[in-house]
Amino acid sequence: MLRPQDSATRERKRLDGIWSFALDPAGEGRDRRWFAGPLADARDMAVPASFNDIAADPRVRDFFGDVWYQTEVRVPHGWDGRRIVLHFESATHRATVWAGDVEVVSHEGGYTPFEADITAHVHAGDLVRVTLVVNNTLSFQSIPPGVIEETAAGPRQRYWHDFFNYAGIHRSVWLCQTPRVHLTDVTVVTDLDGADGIVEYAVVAGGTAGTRVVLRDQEGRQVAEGNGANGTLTVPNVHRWGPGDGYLYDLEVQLTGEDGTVLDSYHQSVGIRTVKVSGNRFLINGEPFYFTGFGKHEDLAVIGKGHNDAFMVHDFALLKWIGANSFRTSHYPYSEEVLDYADRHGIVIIDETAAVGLNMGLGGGIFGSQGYTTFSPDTVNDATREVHAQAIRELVARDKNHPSVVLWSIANEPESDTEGAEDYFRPLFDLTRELDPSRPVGFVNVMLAPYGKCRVSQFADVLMLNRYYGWYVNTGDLPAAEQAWEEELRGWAGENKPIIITEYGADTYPGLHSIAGEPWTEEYQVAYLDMNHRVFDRIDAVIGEQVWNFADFATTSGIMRVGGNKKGVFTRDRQPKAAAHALRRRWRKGD
Ligand code: BDP
Repeated sequence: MLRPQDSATRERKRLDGIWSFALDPAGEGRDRRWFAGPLADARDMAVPASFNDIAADPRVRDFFGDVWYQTEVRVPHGWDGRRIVLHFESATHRATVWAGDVEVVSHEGGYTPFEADITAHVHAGDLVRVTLVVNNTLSFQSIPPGVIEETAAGPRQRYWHDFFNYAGIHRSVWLCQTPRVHLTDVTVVTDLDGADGIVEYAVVAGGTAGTRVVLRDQEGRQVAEGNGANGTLTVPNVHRWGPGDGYLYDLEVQLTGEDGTVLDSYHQSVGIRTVKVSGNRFLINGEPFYFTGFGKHEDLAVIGKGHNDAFMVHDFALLKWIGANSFRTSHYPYSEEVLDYADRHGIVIIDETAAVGLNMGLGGGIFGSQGYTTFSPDTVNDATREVHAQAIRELVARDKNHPSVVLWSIANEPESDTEGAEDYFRPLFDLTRELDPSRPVGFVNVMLAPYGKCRVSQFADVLMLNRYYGWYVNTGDLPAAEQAWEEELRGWAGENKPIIITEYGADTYPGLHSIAGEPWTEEYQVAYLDMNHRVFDRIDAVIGEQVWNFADFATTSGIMRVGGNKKGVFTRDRQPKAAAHALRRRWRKGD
């Protein structure tokens, strides 16, 4: 699937704005054909946004089940004879769509795009009613998983990931037109040969036509061209894409008719770089790379997980300010706008699926049994693995061409110390490598499966560790934490794989201070980070540090959370805590 764009042959129209919205607590909307007319008793809802916090109504915030969205759009009159497509960048966690009265597509998974060809159901110049039923229920067969539990007060949604289950239409919706004979996919894989850049491309098209590609540099000068659906282009004296240098070439792909006329044209940006793991080094363009940065979240006041350009630009400005060169898309694929922006700004990304919470030994940062077995025929099972596999396929399909993406993370903190875990993950690693042989693959290991116990790390090219020595264990005792942490890390270092610390952090209430530097104070967060850094700096195999978290974020309520998770280095509204200044001094030393 290609992302909508305006080109010489394509057009798109953004459907964002105020839509009609209705909860469907009885789950009757499908049978009662709510899609067949204007939604009754609808309220206003902004798209894109999570619906939860917009309505100022606890029934909306905590709702689980079906919710309905509806809008009307006029198909531009000039689109007669074209192929017309409705494209959704995401709908969390699943959706079914109607164009007028006709059901056109269903999609499972809350963070990857889907679309429907609606050419047969609409006419250029006419209004079309677009209706979606979005469902946010989590089960053992969804990614992420959850369960509905019956309580005396009625059913309750429970899940094991430590962020609020925001849902809705989080990203843009598009009405697009393409030619009938059109491009359906483009893949680029890049390499370097001395001073030259190599771009292998592969094009898929619906309908037969010739293919021509032209590669241009940022000044618009043609640097290479090719013919045919597959090929290799050489760029003499290439300007490499690299951390801090988001140089992009433009690959124009054209489908051509017999007389040479351009039937379809699509622009794919290309950053030419290599990524490789060698021993315990992570190489970008052959040079050892050290990751600095964060695990982030898509999380904002009022709009929840809705994409927002202003905050995106601001967050990247803060990354630059603090000296971060990377982040992980914890714990789900982020908006494609974010990936594009990272490409353009040379920010390196660890790209993660939404497989978080596959661990019944954990829950919202709280250790202890959750009353279920993680891998069993009734819980996380073969059907879950297929949903997980599909999530990996869709992530790779969507993000394969982003130079910023250097590493796939196929899960966060799953149970990984059991035979069930080994059996579950082996084929998922194989699948990811088969889909993309050009990038390393890993998963994020939890402290419940420390060195010597984990049975899944054997499959990973890079070890990604989340550790909270000095927070969840050795709380407040940094000398003891430092010893225990170093001891464990030295064990991992013996594996001769690169190690990225993908999470280390301490909850910090902004404005709380103490001379003694107790947990929750700004002083403790700084001392905790310093302790971690001393350990990392003593271990050669550590090739990256990503603090948990960039900013404070919303979670379910509980005795471990004070108005959300407070491990942010910035507050939820992006004000720096003392730790932000401390990190800046470490990451920008020498500036
Ligand atoms: C880890 C999770 C992350 C949590 C964090 C925490 O990967 O999602 O928010 O710990 O407890 O377990 O703060």
